[in-house]
Amino acid sequence: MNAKTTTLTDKRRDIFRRIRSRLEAAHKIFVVSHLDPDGDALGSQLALGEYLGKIGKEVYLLRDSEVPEKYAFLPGVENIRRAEELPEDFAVDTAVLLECPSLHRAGSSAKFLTNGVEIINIDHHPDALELGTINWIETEMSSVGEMIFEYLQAVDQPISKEMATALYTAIMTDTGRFRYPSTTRRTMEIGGALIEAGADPRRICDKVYYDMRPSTVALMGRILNTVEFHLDNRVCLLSMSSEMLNETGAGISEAEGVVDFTLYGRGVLAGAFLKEAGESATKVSLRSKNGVNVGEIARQFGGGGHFAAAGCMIEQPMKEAKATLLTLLEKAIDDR
Ligand SMILES: [Mn+2]
Repeated sequence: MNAKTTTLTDKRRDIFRRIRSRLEAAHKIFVVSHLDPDGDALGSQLALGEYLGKIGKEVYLLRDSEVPEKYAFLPGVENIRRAEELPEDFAVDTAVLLECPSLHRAGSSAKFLTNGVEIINIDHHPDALELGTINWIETEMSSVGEMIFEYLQAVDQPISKEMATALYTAIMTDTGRFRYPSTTRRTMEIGGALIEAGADPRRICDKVYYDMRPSTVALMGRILNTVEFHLDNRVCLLSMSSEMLNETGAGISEAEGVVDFTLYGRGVLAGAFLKEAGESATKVSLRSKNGVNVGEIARQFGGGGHFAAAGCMIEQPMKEAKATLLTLLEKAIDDR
């Protein structure tokens, strides 16, 4: 099986033709992804940006948020500029939006989407809106990174080592290291093609997941120490007090991802990570598997998220919030 075998459906062929003719006609383009960018947002933006530069376009890669430290290794990431640094009269003829389900998610770059700007909107999320002049939305794709690869291949663009690194990062992170159900045979073929083009899977994985600050590891140690199992080991809770941050010198963002540990235990169906937020509020991240709806629990407190991954703020101190959650989780497990 050759990775060259792109699945070019008629629909995709048509959209590629439209994207290609728009990009070829463009002179000045900006590419933006969503606020609080993840690996897919940054990797896709960089790879597409490099391609647009190579075909002779004046291209601007824009952002609002800081680039997370773990993505600082991405080649060219320093060239993604803050939209707010651009002059008020900054204008382009074409803009590419990468996985921005609403214009709000594109941040302050949205102000440059004035009348007459052609918008190419590329997304793989079910809640994607048709915001663009051209909308390429494929919800069964693992990542925008995978979509960009398919496009580059369809237009016969050779993949440089830098593009390969960016796209591999995009796909690896959005598939949870090639683990989520969106990971198909084609996803793996593309991963292989990217390795062939120079992506280093060990280095990329280590940079993203295993290059933590000592303070992060120390904080994880404290948090894991709080582990509680309830309801016949079907619920796992972790918690973090404000003192833990002081004691380890870690910032609050260093607890990101810790909630995943709640599902590592055998037999666990739902997990919650509770963070003390002042005297009388608790921030909660929820995870579940096997049909337990934690999104519904989060919504009861004005939070949001998906069926199996959600978050909310409970206006109760940690201890009470725990009891409240256990009642709701028991019901969610019974209802599944
Ligand atoms: Mn994505």
